[in-house]
Amino acid sequence: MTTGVVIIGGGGHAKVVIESLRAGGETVAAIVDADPTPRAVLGVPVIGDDLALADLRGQGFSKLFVAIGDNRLREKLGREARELGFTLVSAIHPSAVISPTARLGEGVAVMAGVAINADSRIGDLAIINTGAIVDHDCDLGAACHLGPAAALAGGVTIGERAFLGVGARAIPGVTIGADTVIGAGGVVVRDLPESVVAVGVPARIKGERS
Ligand code: JB2
Repeated sequence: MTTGVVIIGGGGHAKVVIESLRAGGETVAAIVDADPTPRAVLGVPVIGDDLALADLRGQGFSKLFVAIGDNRLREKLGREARELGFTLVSAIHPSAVISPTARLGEGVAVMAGVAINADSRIGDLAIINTGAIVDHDCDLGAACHLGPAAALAGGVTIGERAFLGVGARAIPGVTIGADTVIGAGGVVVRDLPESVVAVGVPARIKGERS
């Protein structure tokens, strides 16, 4: 069967993605993982490592999802999968409430209980994790990750590959730079530059990312 989705990565994120895809009516065909030991993840066979992708494409598989939590690695693997001719599908849990005016890129994960409001944009390969909230007019860069129960007020901008930990929040209109990390529960009340780690309430910069 060549209609199912191929998944890159067979860890914890893949489990949530597989169940979201299935809940949305998709079939998940196979996993490739850096550890190619034959096994199954939620009943989906691990059939090899990334070298198996070209074969899968040759067999006619075209839909792929990159289920890797690491933002930079997910972005790289998504680029390589596209170069092999795969289409990046999104995994959107049917319990998510997404505004008809929101725009989602390709390869996006939108987990159970998420809300995405009017005129927000979600970049390719972003993760909007379980129960996260994206209010109106937000702009989220490619391969960023909102952790479970993170919440953005209206008009927030999130740079590429930025990560907000579980329960982190941002007040209206702030900008969080690319590759910046907000620790769990942190509250962002002013703009933050690229590539810093900020924690606390209000979130303060603790250092640069290496
Ligand atoms: O280059 C790779 C590669 N590097 C690591 N290619 C492929 N195909 N697979 C790769 N992996 C595999 O990703 C590892 O061998 C491992 O099986 C999987 C990562 O699993 P792990 O459970 O460590 O992380 P995750 O990315 O699935 O989940 C993280 O991010 C989620 C968003 C965790 O932090 C989760 O708790 C979080 N919810």
